[in-house]
Amino acid sequence: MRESIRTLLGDITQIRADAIVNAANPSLLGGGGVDGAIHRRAGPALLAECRTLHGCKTGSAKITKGYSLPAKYVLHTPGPVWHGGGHGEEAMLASCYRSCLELALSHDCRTVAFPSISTGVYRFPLDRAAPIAVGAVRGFLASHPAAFDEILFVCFDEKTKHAYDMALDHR
Ligand code: AR6
Repeated sequence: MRESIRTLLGDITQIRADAIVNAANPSLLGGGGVDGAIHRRAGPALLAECRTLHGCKTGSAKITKGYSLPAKYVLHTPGPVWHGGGHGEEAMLASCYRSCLELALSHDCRTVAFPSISTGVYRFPLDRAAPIAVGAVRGFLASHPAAFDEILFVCFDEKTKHAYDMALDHR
């Protein structure tokens, strides 16, 4: 089956995917934004499991169960904080997407939903982040044909969805 990449306007905590991605911070101990929303919906057992992971490096990813979320797993990845673009931010952002897909693959996940990593509190410019996200996912799928059924970009607002739709339109 050929895998597909789609955008969706909505709340990632409602998505019934094999895995949803959390735009976390290196402590993996929760925060605001999508991280806060995921922890609220998953319940305190998620934080308890996160405490056993001893953090995660920027650009890497760690996996937990989804607990009360509709998703089976959560892939936690700390994105880069934007410091102007000269500190390896773009490479780290691409690495977040690849690390998550690598983990998803090793846990037999067929559907994975991503939020727009780093474009909130971490201030990564959306018009730069979207093509990096799409490019990293496309690159991974090209080297792992038929590994996934669907990859979703779950966008929390219209502006974000527009940026990802534009990035998907440009090959
Ligand atoms: N579903 C989908 N996307 C969402 C949701 C949701 N429920 N809530 C927010 N977004 P951010 P970052 C969007 O700030 O920039 C946390 O405190 C949001 O509109 O959540 O990677 C962590 O602990 C934006 O488009 O993540 C870290 O400290 C996107 O998700 C820090 O924030 C990312 O915004 C990470 O910052």
